[in-house]
Amino acid sequence: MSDAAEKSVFSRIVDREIPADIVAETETLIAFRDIQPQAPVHVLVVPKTAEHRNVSELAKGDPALLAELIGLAQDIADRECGGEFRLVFNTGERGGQTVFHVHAHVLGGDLSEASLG
Ligand code: DGP
Repeated sequence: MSDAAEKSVFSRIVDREIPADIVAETETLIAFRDIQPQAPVHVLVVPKTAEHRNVSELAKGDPALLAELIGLAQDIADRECGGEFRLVFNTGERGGQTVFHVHAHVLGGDLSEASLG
C-alpha cells in the first residue's frame, strides 16, 4: 500500500509505526492488547496482511490462515486465562466493526461485564 493515509491502524502496529502491547507474533499473525479492554484478558489477533477486511473474506480467501489465527487465540488463552475464552469477530459496521482489517477479539477471565468486543 503506497498511501500511508489509507493504511489500517493494525498495519501501522505490524510495521511498528504506533506502539502496542504485543503478546505474540508469528510470521503471519500479530496479537496485542486491545486499547479499550472489555474483559480482564482482551487481546486482538490480527493477520499481518490487510488483504481481508473481515472473517468471511479470510475464510474464503485463506482458510489456513484463519485456522492459524484460532490456534494462536487458543495459545494466548492457555497462557493468560486457563484456556477458556470468547472469540469475537465483529463483521460490518452494523456488526460493531470499526477497523476493517480482519481481527479476532480474545476475551477471557470474568466476562460478566464484557460487551461483544
Ligand atoms: P472492532 O470494533 O471489532 O473493529 O474492534 C476494533 C478494536 O480495536 C477496538 O476494540 C479498539 C481496538 N483498537 C483500535 N485502535 C487501536 C490501537 O491503536 N491500538 C490498540 N491496541 N487497539 C486499538
